[in-house]
Amino acid sequence: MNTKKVNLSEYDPDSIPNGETFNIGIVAAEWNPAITDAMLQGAYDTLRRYGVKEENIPVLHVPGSFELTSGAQMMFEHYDCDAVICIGCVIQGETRHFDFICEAVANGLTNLSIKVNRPAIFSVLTTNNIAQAQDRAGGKHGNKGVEGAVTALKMVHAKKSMSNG
Ligand code: RBF
Repeated sequence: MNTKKVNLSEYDPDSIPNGETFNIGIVAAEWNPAITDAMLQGAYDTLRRYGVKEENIPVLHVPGSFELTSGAQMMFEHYDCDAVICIGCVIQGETRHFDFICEAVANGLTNLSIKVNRPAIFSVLTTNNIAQAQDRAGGKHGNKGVEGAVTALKMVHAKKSMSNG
């Protein structure tokens, strides 16, 4: 199926689990702050909309996307989070840093999720330019922070249903 034109921020609200017993952290990178702040706000508001209590949404800022993996690990350890949403924006530049950072954070979060057996959600934009990032941080392609929050709610619910809480 071609999903190219599907805007995942337009989710079906009835399909989202209630998160009133969930503890979901957010880690946000400080690079490209206009983008990551909008995604953080989208993620936070979505968690609140689906019942996650304010005191159960710890937020941590890290310098750049490369630090998202270690930031997420701190959140799992310190706050015993059920899931951590990791928000960043990496924009293609003239150096190879883009490839190194994107690959490091994708692999880092995958490995961390497996190690702690809890989801570390990859809400990292990897775009060619700032306009593409704006389109995905509250623009015409939705807000990927909102989608990260929906993913976290669904994954925590899935795990809790398997282990009966
Ligand atoms: N961090 C981001 O989150 N987004 C970027 O677009 C980004 N570009 C970078 C480009 C260069 C050349 C360097 C050196 C770092 C960049 N970083 C970026 C920061 C990176 O994620 C990390 O914070 C630093 O490399 C320190 O570990």
